[in-house]
Amino acid sequence: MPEEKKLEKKTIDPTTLELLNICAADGINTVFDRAEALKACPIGSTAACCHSCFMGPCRLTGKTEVGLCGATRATVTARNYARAVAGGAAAHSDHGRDMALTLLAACEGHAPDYKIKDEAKLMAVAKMLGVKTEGRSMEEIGKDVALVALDNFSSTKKELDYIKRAPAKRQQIWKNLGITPRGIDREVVEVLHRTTMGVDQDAEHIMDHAMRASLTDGWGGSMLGTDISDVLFGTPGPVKGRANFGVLSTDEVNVIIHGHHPTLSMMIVEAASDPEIVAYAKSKGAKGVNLAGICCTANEILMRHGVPLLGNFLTQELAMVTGAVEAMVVDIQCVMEGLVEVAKKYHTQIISTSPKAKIAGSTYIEFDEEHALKIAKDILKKAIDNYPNRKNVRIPTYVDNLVAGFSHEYINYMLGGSFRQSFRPLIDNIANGRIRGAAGVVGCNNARVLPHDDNQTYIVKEMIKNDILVVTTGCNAIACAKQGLLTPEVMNLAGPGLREICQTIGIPPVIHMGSCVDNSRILTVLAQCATEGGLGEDMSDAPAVGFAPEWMSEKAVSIGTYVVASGVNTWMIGHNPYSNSPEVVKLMTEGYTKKVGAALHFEPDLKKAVKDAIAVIDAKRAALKLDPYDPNRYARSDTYFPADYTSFKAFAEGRYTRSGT
Ligand code: BF8
Repeated sequence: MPEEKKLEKKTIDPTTLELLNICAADGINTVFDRAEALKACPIGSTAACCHSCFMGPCRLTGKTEVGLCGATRATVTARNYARAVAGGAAAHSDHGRDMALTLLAACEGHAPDYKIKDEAKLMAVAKMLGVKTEGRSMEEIGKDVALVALDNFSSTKKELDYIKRAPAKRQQIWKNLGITPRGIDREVVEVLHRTTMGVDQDAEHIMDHAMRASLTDGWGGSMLGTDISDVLFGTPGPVKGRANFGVLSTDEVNVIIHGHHPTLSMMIVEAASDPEIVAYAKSKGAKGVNLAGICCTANEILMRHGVPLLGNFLTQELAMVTGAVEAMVVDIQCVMEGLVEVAKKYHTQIISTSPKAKIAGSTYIEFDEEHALKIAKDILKKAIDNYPNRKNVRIPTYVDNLVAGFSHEYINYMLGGSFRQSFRPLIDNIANGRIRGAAGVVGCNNARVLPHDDNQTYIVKEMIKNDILVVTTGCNAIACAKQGLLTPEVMNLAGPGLREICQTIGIPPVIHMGSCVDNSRILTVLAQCATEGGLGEDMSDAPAVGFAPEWMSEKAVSIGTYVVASGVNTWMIGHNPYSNSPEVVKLMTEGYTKKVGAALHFEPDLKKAVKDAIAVIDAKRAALKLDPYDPNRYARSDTYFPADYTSFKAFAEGRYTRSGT
């Protein structure tokens, strides 16, 4: 097959394709090429490999049913799964810990560039955490909030403070199962302990603890991380933005911020408009500094400052190929080591900043909260110094518009106004069948799940077509943004009921809720809906489902597990990494359903996943005795144009397909 045709199968994103063609011409090796050249290990990819001790690794394949120590396939598979959960929970929670430490430093006067931006949010969080507020300064309250948050990591905690946000019934389920999460660090360490050689030897028992550890992510580190980010940087509200490579500037210094920590990215945003920096950029012949983001930190700065999204996980190496990126500033998580090799071929400087994540071959400028703004300016000056080194600039022109930044607070306000904030209109319209249900579509790209962004956008379009409201975060949100799915106009792709509600309330059918730690915002919305009543008493009663269409990270396994442990059926699309043990697969699906009311599906068949998820939504509606969903009941006006599955190209050209014709 000619190279060009081969590349067309790798992505649905026109700019990614354009840049992959440049890579082919320039002889640049990217993750797309490495995925072709390096096949996944057939033993590890089904969790058949045990390396808990050094008598092995043992491969439990073929007729081999146990390892040297006698560990069964089920035990080994469950251990591998639990360790992935622990890795993901540790990543999100350590992020949350850093946010708490920044708040503490800011309130104690050690991080003068950070201020409490959202006092109302601080008061709400303080109240929830039982911190005294009367007669105290914001700094005193903030300090105590930070200390209580940090205490949630300790091993003496009996239960996480944040589980109070869960409906009473859900808390009781966790209690009955003995999986109420205690200290965050404790549960993560306990996974590592239980899964080391010769400890926990019962797959079900290991997997119960995996749920407990995952809950320290969703209802612990992620949730407190989100709350403290809002306190320090402001709770997001809707903001207009732009996405894709066309956001790069031809006459400004382009700085890409990639990674996860808002402490760094927010400071760079602040520094970029500083007159000193603008003047310095001008002294080097540029008009100023243009910022754009990759991965979750992009969502953080988009939601709060409208900084454009450059791309998602799989496009990080391609940014440099444009020849227009002076610096890529990275911190933690989802940063490919391959960046440095690509950077060598172009003028881009990779600037690593986190003491936790040094990258060989990068320029290291250590970021610390005490000198945040100065360091951010130093980083930008380095980028500006690089501007005169630009040579061959090839910026794809493609840009899409978007609306992002729907925090749970804003959704609450949007539905009820400031006078009567409530989720009632949402609940009522799900109950009356205008909205069939809700889907959280979240997570990564994966170089083995191609074309890139195809699964992401397919699921989103299928959901809204079927009147299912979508909330999105992480790299799925960026995929949606790049394909024009975060605009109100997309309601033309929505089913009749959902479209009517979107028009009435003034929301898009695909709601951008932030970064991956912000999946905690989705938990909060679901919990509040259950607490308000009308869709049952527990999160598992609601007609809601979760999808990770192109997942690849341990963080996604942790998210999938805590969403399931919170009662929401979830589909992780792609190969099943735990297929070596049918017993474990059964425990994740039927077993988890019996315990927590939801299943964790690793499903290679995308269309089956969509069909099964819609069936689950309808079954939940029936169990709640809601009216059966009927797409023909609402919004049958002359102007209504029923959506059908429409390619983005057709959608952009206004060629909608009328259902059934
Ligand atoms: O935390 S969605 S590839 S960027 S892991 Fe990474 Fe996956 Fe993107 Fe953010 Ni989340």
